[in-house]
Amino acid sequence: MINEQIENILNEQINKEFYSAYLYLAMSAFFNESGFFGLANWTKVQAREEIDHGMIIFDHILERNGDVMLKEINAPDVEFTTPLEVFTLAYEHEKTVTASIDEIAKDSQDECDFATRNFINWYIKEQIEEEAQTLDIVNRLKLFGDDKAALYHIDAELGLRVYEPPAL
Ligand code: OFO
Repeated sequence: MINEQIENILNEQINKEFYSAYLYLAMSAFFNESGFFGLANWTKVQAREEIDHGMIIFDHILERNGDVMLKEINAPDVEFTTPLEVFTLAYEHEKTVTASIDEIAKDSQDECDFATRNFINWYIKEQIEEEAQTLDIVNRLKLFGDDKAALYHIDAELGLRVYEPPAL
C-alpha cells in the first residue's frame, strides 16, 4: 500500500510527464512547420519518451495498490522562435523536472516508502541524461547556429534519432 502523500506526488508527476510530452510535441510541430525536420523528429521521439515516463509511474501506483488520479494537462503556453531558444527552453524545463523528481526521492525517504525511493532512482539517472542531451544541443546551436550549413548538419543528425522503449 502506498501512503496518500506519496500517491499524490506521484500522480502530480504523471501529469508533469504528460505535460512534457505536450511541450515536446508543440516544439515538434513548430520545427516541422519551419522546415527543421530533424529537430521535429528529435522532439517527437522525446515526446514519446515522456509518455513512457508517465506510464511507468502509472504502473507503479497501481502495483502498490494506490489510486491513479489523472488531472487536466495544460496546453504549452509558449511562443517558439529559433531552434536555440526552443532547446534552451527544453533544457530549463528538464531542470524543473529534475527538481520535481528529487522532491519525490526526498519525500519517499522521509515517509519510509522505500519501494518508491528505490523506484525513483531510475528517474534520477534518466534526468541526468535528459539535462545532458538538451544542454548538448543548446551548446551546439550556440556555437554553430548562425552558420546555415552547420545548422543543416545538426538538423540532419538529430533526424536520425529513433524511438526506443525505456530499458528499466
Ligand atoms: Fe520525463 O524527462 Fe523530460 O521532461
